[in-house]
Amino acid sequence: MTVYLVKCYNLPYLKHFTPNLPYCQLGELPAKICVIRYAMLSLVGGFVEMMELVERMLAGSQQSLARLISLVERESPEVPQILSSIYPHTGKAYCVGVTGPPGGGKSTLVDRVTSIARKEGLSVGIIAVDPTSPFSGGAMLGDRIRMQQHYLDEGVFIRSMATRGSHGGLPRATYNVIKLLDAAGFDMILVETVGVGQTELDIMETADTVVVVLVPEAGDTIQTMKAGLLEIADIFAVNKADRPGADYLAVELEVMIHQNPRRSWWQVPVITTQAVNNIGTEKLYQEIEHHHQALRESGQFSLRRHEQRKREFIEAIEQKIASQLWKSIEGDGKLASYVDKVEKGEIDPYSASWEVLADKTLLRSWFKRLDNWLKKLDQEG
Ligand SMILES: Nc1nc2c(ncn2[C@@H]2O[C@H](COP(=O)(O)OP(=O)(O)OP(=O)(O)O)[C@@H](O)[C@H]2O)c(=O)[nH]1
Ligand SMILES: [Mg+2]
Repeated sequence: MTVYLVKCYNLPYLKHFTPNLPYCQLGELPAKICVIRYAMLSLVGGFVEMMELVERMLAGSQQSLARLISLVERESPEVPQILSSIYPHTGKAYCVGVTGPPGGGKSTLVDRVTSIARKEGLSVGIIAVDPTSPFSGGAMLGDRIRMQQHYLDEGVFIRSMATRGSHGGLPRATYNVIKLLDAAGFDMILVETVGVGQTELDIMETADTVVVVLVPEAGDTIQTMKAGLLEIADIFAVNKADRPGADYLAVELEVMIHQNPRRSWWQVPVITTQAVNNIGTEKLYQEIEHHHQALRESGQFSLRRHEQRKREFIEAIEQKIASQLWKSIEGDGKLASYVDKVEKGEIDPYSASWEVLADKTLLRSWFKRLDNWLKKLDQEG
């Protein structure tokens, strides 16, 4: 069994997974270690299966990709290993975020942009995110119907995401799914989200180009979302331009952009589209390409990638420390009594958190447990 493992998988992977076991090359394995390793197999089994999935995904299996996405969505414990093993294969895809109020025609536009990208010879990964409801079967079904023409196309992969993870939440899960699609070799990744709340802002932060889709009736919405919209939009698409008021809205947006210039290297364009009639969609595609070009020429592209890598690194550390800290305080009676009081409404969550953090003995005991964890890591080498 061990020989099989060593033969099929890179040694560094295995070493990473069983750091506290003596390590040897194929053919040097003493029988004793084989026995220990055999005992480890149930643990390693999941890892091996995961590595197999990764390898099949890298070889082009969309089925394996779908399974890995499910693992990432569920925030399964293998996620850090999955991300680490696909990392060398990421960084090539161009990610376009499409956001805006519900029913604005985002999916229809995504469908049109996908058709153009396919004609240009690009493969496309589509993620439709609905952070508002974990049970939005209707919206997902709508997306399916609107993107139906691409479902049989091997060069297009469509995935809907509606579940909010327990720890990092939707933004992190979406970000990791983008990474998977990137590693799977898709040239363009289109991420559709509804609305412009904090979740969407976070998701859109990972996109290279953000298209904000509005409709003529959205006048009031714009007033309330102004700051958020200007913050994230690289391109405005006023869709449903077959309806009255589209030109007026476009002018209003242009004035807004003019009054709040955000970047010297990019003037945010406002284009009118009729997604259902396929009007203005070529122009939208061109603007996405222009923005891509401007990002590269201004040096912003690599700057963004650097920022993203830094964020990923910090987040990975935060996640590890936070999960260890939570583990070490889970069984803490004093904390549990605070949780109980907060749940019953006897104390507000903020005052409770101050009190907990002000209690030095509590903090000290938690950090001590954290320190023990670090020492264990040291021992494992
Ligand atoms: N009149 C008109 N209707 C459009 C246009 N584009 C899309 N629609 C229609 O608007 C409705 C919503 O389109 P979707 O593409 O599902 O919109 P969406 O923004 O993805 O919707 P959610 O994902 O539910 O937020 C559909 O019935 C489309 O056919 C357009 O340019 N003009
Ligand atoms: Mg949609």
